[in-house]
Amino acid sequence: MTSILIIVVVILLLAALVQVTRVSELLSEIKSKDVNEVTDKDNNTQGLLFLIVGFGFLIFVVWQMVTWNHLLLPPASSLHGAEIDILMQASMALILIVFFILSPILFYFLYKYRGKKSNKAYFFSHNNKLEVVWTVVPTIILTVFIIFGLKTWDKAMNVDVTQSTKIIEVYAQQFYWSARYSGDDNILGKANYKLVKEKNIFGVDTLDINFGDDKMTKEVHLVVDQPVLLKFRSQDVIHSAFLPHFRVQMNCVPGITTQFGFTPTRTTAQMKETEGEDFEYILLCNKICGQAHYNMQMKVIVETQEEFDIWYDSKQNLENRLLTKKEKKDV
Ligand SMILES: [Cu+2]
Repeated sequence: MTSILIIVVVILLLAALVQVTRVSELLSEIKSKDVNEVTDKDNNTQGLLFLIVGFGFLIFVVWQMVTWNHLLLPPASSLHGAEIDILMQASMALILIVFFILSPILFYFLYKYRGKKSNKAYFFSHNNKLEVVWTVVPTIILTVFIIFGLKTWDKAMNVDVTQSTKIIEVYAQQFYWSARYSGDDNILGKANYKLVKEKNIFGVDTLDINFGDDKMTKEVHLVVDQPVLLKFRSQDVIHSAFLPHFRVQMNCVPGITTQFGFTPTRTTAQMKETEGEDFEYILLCNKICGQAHYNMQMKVIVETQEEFDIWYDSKQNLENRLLTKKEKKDV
C-alpha cells in the first residue's frame, strides 16, 4: 500500500512540474520573450544541477557499496574459486579506480565549462600524442587482463581427473535436480533419455554392468578437499547448474554431457561458523527454464569423509532400486 502511495505522489509531482514549466512558458509568451533562448542564468542553473546530481550519484554509489557489501558472496570455497576471486577483485579494483577518477572530473568539467555568452569555442582538430596515449594504455591494460582471465579460465576448466576424483552426475529436469553417484567402481552406468520411465528417472541402462552400484540422491554431499567431477545432463530444456559458493557454473544441455571439476575446501559446518547458522551451500538453476525455474535448487553439503560415508551408506543402490528380485537373478 505504501509503495502505491509513493508511486501516486511521484506521478502527481511530475504532473505538477510539467504544469509549472507550461505556466512559465506562457508567462514568457505574454511578456513576448523567446522561450527557446538560452540565457546565462539557464546555463548557470543547468551547470549547478549537473554538479549536484553528479556528485549525489557518486555519494549514492559509495553508500550502496558500504550498505550492501554484506550481500556479496563469501570468499570462494573451492581451490580454483580463489583464483577466480582474485581475477574478479583485480577487475573491480581497476574499474572502480578509473570510475572514481573520471566521474568527478566529468561532472566538474560540465559545471566549469558551462555555456556563457562571452565564451568562444576552441578549435581543436587532432593531437597524435593524445591518440597514442589513449590507444596504447587501454590496449596494454586490457591485454594483461584478457591473458590473466584466459589463464584463470583454462586452469578452472582443465582439471586433471585422477583416481581420487569422485564422479557424480547432476541431472536436470523441469523443475528438479537429482544426483547420481558412480558407486565403488567410480564409473557411471550408461544412460539414455529413451529409457526414462517410472522410477528410472535418469534413463539408466539396466543392462550395463556399471549401473548396479550407482546411487540416486536428492542432495549432493561432497568430501572436503577431495576433487570431484560433476557431469551434467538435462532431460528437457537447457538448464544451468550454478554453485555460487564454489564459483562453478555449467550449462546442462539435452543430448550432451557437460562437466566441471573442482575441489571444495570448506565444510558446511565451517561455513556456518563464519556465515551464520542458516548457511547452506546450494546448487541453483541459472537459466530461465520455465514457470517454476525460481524453485529449481538442490542442497549441497560439504563434510568430512566419515560423515559422508554414514550418509552414503544409508542410500539404496540402483540395482536394488530399479530391479525386481527376478531381474536381479537374470542380470
Ligand atoms: Cu532449470
